[in-house]
Amino acid sequence: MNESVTSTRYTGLIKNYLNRLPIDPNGKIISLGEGHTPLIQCNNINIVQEKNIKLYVKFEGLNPTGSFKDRGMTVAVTKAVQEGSKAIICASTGNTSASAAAYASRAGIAAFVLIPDGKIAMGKLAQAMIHGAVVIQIRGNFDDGMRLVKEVAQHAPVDIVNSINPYRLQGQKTASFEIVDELGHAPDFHCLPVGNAGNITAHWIGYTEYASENGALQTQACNLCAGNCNFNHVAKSSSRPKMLGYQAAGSAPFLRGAMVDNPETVATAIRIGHPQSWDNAWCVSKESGGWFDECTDEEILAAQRLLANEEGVFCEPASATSVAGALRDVENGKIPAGSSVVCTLTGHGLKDPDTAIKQATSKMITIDANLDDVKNAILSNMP
Ligand code: AN7
Repeated sequence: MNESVTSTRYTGLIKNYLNRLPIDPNGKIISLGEGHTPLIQCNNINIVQEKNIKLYVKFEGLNPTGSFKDRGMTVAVTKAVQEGSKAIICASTGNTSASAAAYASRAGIAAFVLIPDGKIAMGKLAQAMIHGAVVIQIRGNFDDGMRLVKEVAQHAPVDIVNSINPYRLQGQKTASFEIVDELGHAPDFHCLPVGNAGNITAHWIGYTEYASENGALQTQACNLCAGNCNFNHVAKSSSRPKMLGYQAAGSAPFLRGAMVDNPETVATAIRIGHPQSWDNAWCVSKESGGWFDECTDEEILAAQRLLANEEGVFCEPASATSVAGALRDVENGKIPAGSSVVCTLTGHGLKDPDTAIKQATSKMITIDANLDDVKNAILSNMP
C-alpha cells in the first residue's frame, strides 16, 4: 500500500481543519467524509452575464446526507461521543433529523427526532427512518418541537444537536474556510436561506476567524513562491463579505421584526417562525453591512427550476431561496455589477421529489413500445 496515497485521502472536515475546531484529535472522530463541497460558477443565467457578476453556488447538497447539516453534526456528535453521551435529540424540519440519524448510527448511539406531522419532505423522513432514529411526529410545527426538545433535555439523558449546540456552528463555519481557500479571498456578498439563522451565524464566525488572523484587507504573499502557485494558501487577502439572509415570505420573522406564530411555505425546510439565533443573525447582518429580504414561494420555485434547467444543479426549494433573492438584488442593483457572489445551496433536490415533479416544466410522454412512436416523440420535441 502506498502510504502517501492513503494519507492524502479526504476524511472529513474535522481532520481537514483540526487546528480550528474544539475537538480532541486523540479521541474517536465520527465522520462520513462531509465538507469539501463544490463551488460551481453559474455561467448560463442571463442577468448574471449582463451585469458581469461572478456567481458561485456552494452545493452543500453534496454532503453525505444531502445537506449542510452534516458539517455541524460531525462536530456535535464527535463531541457528544467523546464526552460519553449515549443519545442525541433534535427538533427538525427534516434535514437535521436526517443528519442526526446518520451520525448517531455511525457512532453507535441513539437518535430521537421530533418532526412536524406531515410537513417534512419524503426523502428526509426516509433517511431518519432507515438510519434507525426514533421518529416522533408532533401535532405542531418546528417551533413547538424546539420548545419541547429544550424542555425534555432537562429531564432525560440526551444531548441536543440543534444549532443551539455551539459545536454545530463550529462545524458549519468550515464552509467559509473552504470558500476563501478556493477563491483566494472572501466574496463581496454571501447569500443564504435563513430559518433558525444558525448557518448565517456560522458562516460569519468562519469569515471573521480567517479575516482577523490574516488581517482584513492585508495581503499576505505566499512565502514559498511569488504567490502565483496552485496551493490553497489560507486567506491571502481575505476581508469579509456582506451577508444576505433570505427568508420565505410566509416564514419571515426577520422581515417582520418579530416572531411569526404560524409560518407557512412550500420550502418546508425553512418553515420556522421563531429563529433560535435571532440576536446573532441581526449582529451578522449589521456588522457585515448586509440585509434580510423575503421571497415568495413562486420566486423560490422559479429559482429552483432555473438552476436545474440552466446550470444542471438540483437543490431543494429552501436552498433556492438564496438564489431567488440574489438574482432579484442583482437585477435591482443592490448587488452592484461586477460583484462576486456566493449562494449557499443548503440541501439536495432529491430530498423533496414531490415538489420537484409537481412543478417540473418537462412533461412525461407515454407511447406504445415501437420504433415509429419513439422516433415521433424525438422529432416532435427537438429544440
Ligand atoms: C435546506 O433541519 O432547521 O438558518 O431542522 O434544511 O441555519 O436554520 C433546517 C434548516 C436552510 C435554514 N436550508 O438554516 C432543520 C432545519 C435548508 C435547511 C435551512 C435549513 P438555518
